Amino acid sequence: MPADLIFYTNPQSRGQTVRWMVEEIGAPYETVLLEYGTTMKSAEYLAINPMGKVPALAHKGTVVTEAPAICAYLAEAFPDAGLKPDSDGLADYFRWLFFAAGPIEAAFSNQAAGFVPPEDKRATFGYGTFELAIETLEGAVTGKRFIAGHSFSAADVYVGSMINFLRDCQDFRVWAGIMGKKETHYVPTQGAVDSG
Ligand SMILES: N[C@@H](CCC(=O)N[C@@H](CS)C(=O)NCC(=O)O)C(=O)O
Repeated sequence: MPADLIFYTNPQSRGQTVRWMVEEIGAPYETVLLEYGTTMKSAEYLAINPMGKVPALAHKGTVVTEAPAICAYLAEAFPDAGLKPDSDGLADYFRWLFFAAGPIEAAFSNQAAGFVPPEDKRATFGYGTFELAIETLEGAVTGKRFIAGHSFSAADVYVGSMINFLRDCQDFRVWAGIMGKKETHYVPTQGAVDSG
């Protein structure tokens, strides 16, 4: 019988974020490792995620894709894990989860590809400029132990993963700006794993 939770991933991918999240949930899960360009583009996997990308998660026959959606879904589906904040933290939870998934993702990808939005088009880009988006992220975590409410949540998994990713792939100044501040206590490391 297949497991209730099946996690599709590759160790060198955004699947690392979801790996962290499923470990925080603490429920048993099966891992399916997919290779870039081959099994990730197989008809069998395209039936699960037509994008042919990882991560994806199947839960009792339903499929969720998009790392931030998977994190938010797991927090909902496993309420005993306590990874969704109470009502007082909910606004920040959604706000920063979506901010990291939208503006930060786009700003990072464009920056990494060497694309800078022309000045007369910036108002139409959701992230404005890379610097503005990163400064905003920096402000969101400065002085906080958790990004939403008073306890660790799925938003910490996703935003924390994004910050780690920025540090590793992009620009050390970003990491230093965010994590190097004395007043920043944002160290999103509950039962953290990053083994892919
Ligand atoms: N928006 C997706 C992005 C997924 C994504 O781009 N995954 C990459 C690895 S990090 C991938 O599977 N690339 C393989 C391909 O496009 O062929 C998410 O957040 O989960």
